[in-house]
Amino acid sequence: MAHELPPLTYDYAALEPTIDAATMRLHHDKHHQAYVTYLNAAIDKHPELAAKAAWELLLDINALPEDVRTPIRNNGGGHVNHTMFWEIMKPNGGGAPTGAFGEQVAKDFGSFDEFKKLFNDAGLKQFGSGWAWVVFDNGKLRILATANQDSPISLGFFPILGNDVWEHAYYLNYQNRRADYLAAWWNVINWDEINKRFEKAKKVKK
Ligand code: MN3
Repeated sequence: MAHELPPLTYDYAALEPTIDAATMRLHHDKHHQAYVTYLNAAIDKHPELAAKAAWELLLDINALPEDVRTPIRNNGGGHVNHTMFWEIMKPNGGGAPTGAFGEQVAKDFGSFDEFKKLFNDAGLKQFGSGWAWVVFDNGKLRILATANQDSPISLGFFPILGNDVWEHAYYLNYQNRRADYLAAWWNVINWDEINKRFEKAKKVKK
């Protein structure tokens, strides 16, 4: 079955003022849709890949047929990354991290402020397009950044959370002020969903 754009579970305007409706509409309906469209185009050339979930395609990029390796890395990554992105945000989100994830943040970083500072810094320093991520590495939370749509899944990690620092994610509202976008983004974070992802991340061996 072809890959499909997952519908947003909240209104385009629901994350305002942190993320404006015009950005959400473009980002979800145009950018994410394009990743899905081009992923399906790549799969059409290799029907043997059709049964795999998008995230499974990212587990071993080098094992993919050469002619679709880069398209799947970029568009499969784009599809999986954005599917997570919509889910880890919600209207009236934010606040301090809750549950087991909140405890792990305190344990590994001392405070939520320090964790945010290091994460925002990773996003700010990512040159050009990419993502800042939190993964679980050897029993500890770890912050990293990737270029383009490269997924932590290809590095052996299940991404607990990630923020999109491509200009399309913030430029309409924040223009060149990526740091302001990174700082504001925590106001729409969905800690319940992140706790669910944290449980999954713990089950990945690494
Ligand atoms: Mn994006």
